[in-house]
Order: sequence, then C-alpha cells, then structure tokens
Amino acid sequence: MTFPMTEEQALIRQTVHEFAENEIAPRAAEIDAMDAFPHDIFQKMAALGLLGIPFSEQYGGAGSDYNSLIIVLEEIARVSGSVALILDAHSSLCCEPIALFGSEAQKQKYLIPLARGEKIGAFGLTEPQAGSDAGATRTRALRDGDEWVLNGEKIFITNGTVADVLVVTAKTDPQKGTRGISAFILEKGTPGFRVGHEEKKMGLKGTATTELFFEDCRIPAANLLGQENQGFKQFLVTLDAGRVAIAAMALGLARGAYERALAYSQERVQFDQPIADFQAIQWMLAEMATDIDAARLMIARAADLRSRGQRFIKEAAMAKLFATEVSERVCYKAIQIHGGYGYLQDYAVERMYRDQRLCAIGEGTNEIQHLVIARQILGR
Ligand code: COS
Repeated sequence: MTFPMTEEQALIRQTVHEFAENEIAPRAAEIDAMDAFPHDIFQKMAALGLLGIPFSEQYGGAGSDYNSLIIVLEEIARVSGSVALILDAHSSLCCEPIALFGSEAQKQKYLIPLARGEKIGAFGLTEPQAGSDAGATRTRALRDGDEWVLNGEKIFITNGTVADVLVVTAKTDPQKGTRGISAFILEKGTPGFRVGHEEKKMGLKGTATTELFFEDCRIPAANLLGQENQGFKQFLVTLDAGRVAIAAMALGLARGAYERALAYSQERVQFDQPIADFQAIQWMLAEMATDIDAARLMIARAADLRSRGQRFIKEAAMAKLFATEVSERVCYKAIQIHGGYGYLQDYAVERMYRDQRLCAIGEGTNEIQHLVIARQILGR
C-alpha cells in the first residue's frame, strides 16, 4: 500500500487544502443558505485541473491517480460538502463510466470537455421504483433505425439541472432483467429531454438535485455507452469507485467538524477552564480522532487496490459503510462539544451535520453496503 503519500499526492493535498481554504471555505455558508449551484467555484476547480484528476492528459485530465481524487474530495469536503458532491457526481459518476466504457469517439467528444471542466456532468440511475433495487429500472430505450428512443424518468440526480452531459441507464431488453439494461450518453437540450424542479434537501444545498424526464427522447445510436445490455454491470463497477469517493467526502466532513470542535474546546471556558481540560471532552476528541484515522486508512486501502487494478468491491463497501458512520458520530460529537452554539447556523458544524447525513444513503444505502460485504464474505 502507498503509505505515506507519494510526493505528487502530498503536493496535491497541500495545493487543494490551500485552494479549499482560500476559495471555497469563504463561500460555503452562502452556498448552503442560497441553495444555488456555485458556477464560480466550478470554474475555479476547472482552472486548477480538479475536474479530471484521474483521467489521462490525452483526454483532458490531470493524469493523476485515483488516490489523488480521493485526497481532493476529502480536502474539499472538509470545508464544503456541497462542492465535494458536485465534483464527485461530475468526476466519479459521469466522467468515469465514459473513461472506462466509452469508445474513442465518445471520449474525444465528451470526456475531454468534461475533464477540462468546460462541461458539467451528471449520472442518472435512480428512479421512483428503482432505488436500492437499481435493477428495477423502468426507463425504456427502444432502437429505431440510427437512434434510441428513451421514455421514463429519473430522480435525485445531482448536478441534474446544470449538467451539459449525462450518463443515464435504461432498459433495452426488459425480458432479461438486470442483463437487459444499457447506458447512454445524453446531451442537454436533446428534444424530449427535460429536467424537473430542484429538490429542497436537508443539506448539500446548491448541488442542483432534480428529476429527469424522457418523452420520446431520441439520441443517436452512437451514444450507447459500451455494450448493449451491459449497463447494470457498468454502473455497479462505476459505483464501486463512487462508494470510495463518498467515503472520502464523509471523511472530509468529519475532519472539518472535528477540527472546529478541537479549536472550540480550547477557547470555550466554563467553570474557569477551557472545556478541553475536562475528561468528558477529551474522551470525545480522542474518539473522534481515532475514528477519523481508521476511516482514512480503510479509504486509502480501497483506493490503493483500485489504483492497482485489483478487486476492491468488499473494501469499497466497507470503507463507505465505516466512514459514513464515522461522519455521523464525529459531527454529532462536534455539535455536542459546541453545546447550544453548535445548533446555530452561525457555526459550520451545524451545516456539516446536515451535509454528512446523505453519505449513508447516496451511492448505495449503508444497508446495501452490508449486503454487498456479506455477499463478498460468503462468496455469493
Ligand atoms: N461489479 C461488477 N459486477 C457486479 C457487481 C460489481 N460490484 N455486483 C454485482 N455484479 C454483477 C453480478 O455478478 C451479476 O452478474 P450476472 O448477471 O452475470 O449474474 C449482476 O451484476 C447482477 O448482480 P446481482 O444479482 O447481485 O444484482 P441485484 O439485483 O441483487 O443487486 C445490488 C445488487 C443490490 C448490490 C445493486 O442493485 C446495488 O448496488 N444497489 C444499490 C444501488 C445504488 O447504489 N444506488 C445509488 C445510486 S447513487 S448514483
């Protein structure tokens, strides 16, 4: 395993840490309050090359490894869960399947502008009847000459209202169950495709979460992504990596909350001494620091296996399950240490607590992660 970080990874961490502190942190509370997609920050991430970290330079990326994307997500989530989720959906869920399964022409046309940040990406999988049971997809794609005709709907799509390019799944052979699903690349503005209203969420505001509707939406046959009827396995492979990314986001949020609680506990005086002098607070800080370290190690292991092309389904699910439970515990304690102030929107821990809640749900609920881990252990 690559511990400690390589020189390049350490440089990326330092650069993104400073970028996040200087450019994102001052906007984080405003993004939360306004619930508006931060186009300015997206542009700045593009200028820094953060939108295509793990993709080769040939395709507009930074040519770094997957571990580096994980480091970037952690550093960004440390100050803004919303911006981290926007990057995750763009990079891990939209660019990644195109990089993995796309034809050379699709990479030229879509991956390059996405990785450069000239276009915004999104991924459309979930439907009203297909959440955890993702194979229950009802959106239908019928072949008609040189086109596919899509009908159906998607929900909970991050970046949905602002995306220029979307990877979406649809049933191409309904008789075949999960072996009859395919993935397609869709462009904003395609006739028959429209986005719904933006959802009002508990946290992760500004991430443009919406429904997608397809009504006789015609897309070129050339926009089938990878092989016909292989879409289910394609998105499970995509989600394995996406789960490590969500784990890194949870870790970043936990770290942000922990650092604030640590500082606050040394400033806040009660009974004539900083509350950090009390054992009750010290134990909480010790548990938070230990949880964060353990989560980081599990995430690094999963990312490392993936970078080296080894099987990591179980390790990704374990990292996601553990890190997202850590973020809940750590953010809970961070608010507890802040006392009444932690319940106020003036303090970032309040936002972080709301933001982290999605991590145990998105990219596969933690109940699904239990199922994935158990199937891997039992070999089923
Ligand atoms: N990578 C590659 N292939 C995989 C895989 C993985 N991680 N997991 C399963 N597969 C394959 C199986 O081997 C099987 O292949 P065959 O058709 O050749 O037999 C196929 O995919 C179907 O697998 P399975 O029978 O396990 O499918 P299930 O319907 O039982 O669903 C779960 C499996 C529950 C794991 C899947 O539906 C899932 O991950 N659900 C959560 C969805 C989710 O994360 N949504 C959030 C989206 S946020 S963007």
